[in-house]
Amino acid sequence: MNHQQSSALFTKAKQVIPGGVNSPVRAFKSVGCDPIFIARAAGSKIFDADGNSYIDYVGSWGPMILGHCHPKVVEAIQQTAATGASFGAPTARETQLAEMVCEAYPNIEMVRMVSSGTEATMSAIRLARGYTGRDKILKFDGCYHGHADSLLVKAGSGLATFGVPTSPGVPADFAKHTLTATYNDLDDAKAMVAANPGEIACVILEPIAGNMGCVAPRAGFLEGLRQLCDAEGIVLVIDEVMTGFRVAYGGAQERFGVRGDLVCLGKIIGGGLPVGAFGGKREIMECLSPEGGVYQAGTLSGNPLAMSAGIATLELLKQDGFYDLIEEKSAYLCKGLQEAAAAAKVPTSLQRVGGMFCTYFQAEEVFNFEDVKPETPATFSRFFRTMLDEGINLAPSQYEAGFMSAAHSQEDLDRTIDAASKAFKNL
Ligand code: KE4
Repeated sequence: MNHQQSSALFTKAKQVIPGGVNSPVRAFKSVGCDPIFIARAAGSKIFDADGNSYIDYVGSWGPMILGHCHPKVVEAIQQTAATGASFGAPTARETQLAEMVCEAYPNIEMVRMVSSGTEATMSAIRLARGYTGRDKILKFDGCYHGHADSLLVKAGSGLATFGVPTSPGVPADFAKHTLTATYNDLDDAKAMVAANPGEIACVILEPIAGNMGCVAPRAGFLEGLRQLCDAEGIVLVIDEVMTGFRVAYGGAQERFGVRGDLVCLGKIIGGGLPVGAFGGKREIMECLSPEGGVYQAGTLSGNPLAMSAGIATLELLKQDGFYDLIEEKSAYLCKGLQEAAAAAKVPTSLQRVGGMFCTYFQAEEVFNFEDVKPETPATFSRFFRTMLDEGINLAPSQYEAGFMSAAHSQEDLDRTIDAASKAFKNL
């Protein structure tokens, strides 16, 4: 494939943007090649600056579950843009999307819109601290909740990709309030809580860990955390920025039946535009300014364009059978990938929940961050490069999940499986 235009654009970008990207994982640093610059997208495809087309399993890291440029979403954005892009004042659309979120998540009695998942989790933690009067938080190694200072401790996604699980620039005085435990290890979490009695404001976790690949909760893990938080007066914050409206209309909480006191959302609820949200119990949410003292604000929070894109998206996701379709496509693809790996005698652990999945290049199943073997990412990187050359766009890191959309056709899935057969053989 010719990447001349992307290469020229990358050189230019690096002059004025750190690393040439506005989010580190896009730089392809861990997969040993330069990034492709995207010119446009449609349905299941993205097209780079050189005109190459790719079947897209990144989907903007989750939001594009309908596929790119769904006509109803494009129309909603265009119509709203014609009436004003932003007012910095309340609009009916914000209430409409808030009501849709509350309807989808029965434990969300009130919700506030923000402009990113990071803002959602950062605000939820401040709210939990304000509500409980406690300072410490407990997160899990390999989970990523955005780049707020207190969350850049043993985090996943780009930090894991670059091997800097705890970021420089986070003062030790901040990091000391962030406790970590091993994902899927309830005893470890219990021990951490017991060692810090009455000091932990919240436990925050991804109900399906999509920032160390794709790791489902072990039976009893979520239930145990719920009981632990109830017993200790700890706020359970379930970060569904990635899983919300992804693995079910009601997210992982619908699938697994364990509900948080606070919930963070993002990605899909913006339909590709910048939206995050955090919500939950009324008594907690009413601690937020201007009702309560916990301050949180945002110039573009509830932006009309983003609200319209989110509303149009959720209206389509609510339709009967949508998630059955995603399940069917995802199961077919992953079965084909497993068969291709087996035929090439490549050890893999393919892990999937609904329309999010990950192929670990190791035989051993992954239940937590430490389970990913040191040599695995390098093997993944070789696979990634061959798939890219074959016109398949995967997330550029072993520590990321892949995402299915309703726009992926049978031909797309079969082409992907064929490309993988070749890539497994070329490892
Ligand atoms: P944003 O601030 O990137 O909108 O959301 C942060 C966030 C919070 N919680 C979870 C569970 C998330 O997965 C994310 C962001 N996900 C990454 C992908 N692993 C975003 C991609 C990137 O950082 O460029």
